[in-house]
Amino acid sequence: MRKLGPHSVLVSLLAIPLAFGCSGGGDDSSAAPDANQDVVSVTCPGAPAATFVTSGFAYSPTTATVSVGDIVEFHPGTGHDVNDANNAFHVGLGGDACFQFMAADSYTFHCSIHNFEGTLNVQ
Ligand SMILES: [Cu+2]
Repeated sequence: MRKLGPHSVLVSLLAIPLAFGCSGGGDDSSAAPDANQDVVSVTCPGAPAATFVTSGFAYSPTTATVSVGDIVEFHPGTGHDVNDANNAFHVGLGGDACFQFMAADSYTFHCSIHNFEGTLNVQ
């Protein structure tokens, strides 16, 4: 875990509603408050709107498009992780987490180990 900066108190308050459901790796101290409201960590449902896994050295699918309010699962597999470019969400190495996307946006994320990228479009 990273050392918490001056915004850590605010981030912690915003993160309280995210404490339920499967943990996606905790709150990033550098995450913007908006991102925490737009992306909510939730328990994985039986049928997420989209599921990203890793196949070879790429996310599969590479790009997915879902609707506002949809839940997306990220299951990067052993040796890979998921890091949103703006720290809106994060899944640790080998993790499996679900997030509900509450605002229309385009999210680019990457594996910190191998740098391959994926894109999630929320519309
Ligand atoms: Cu990787």
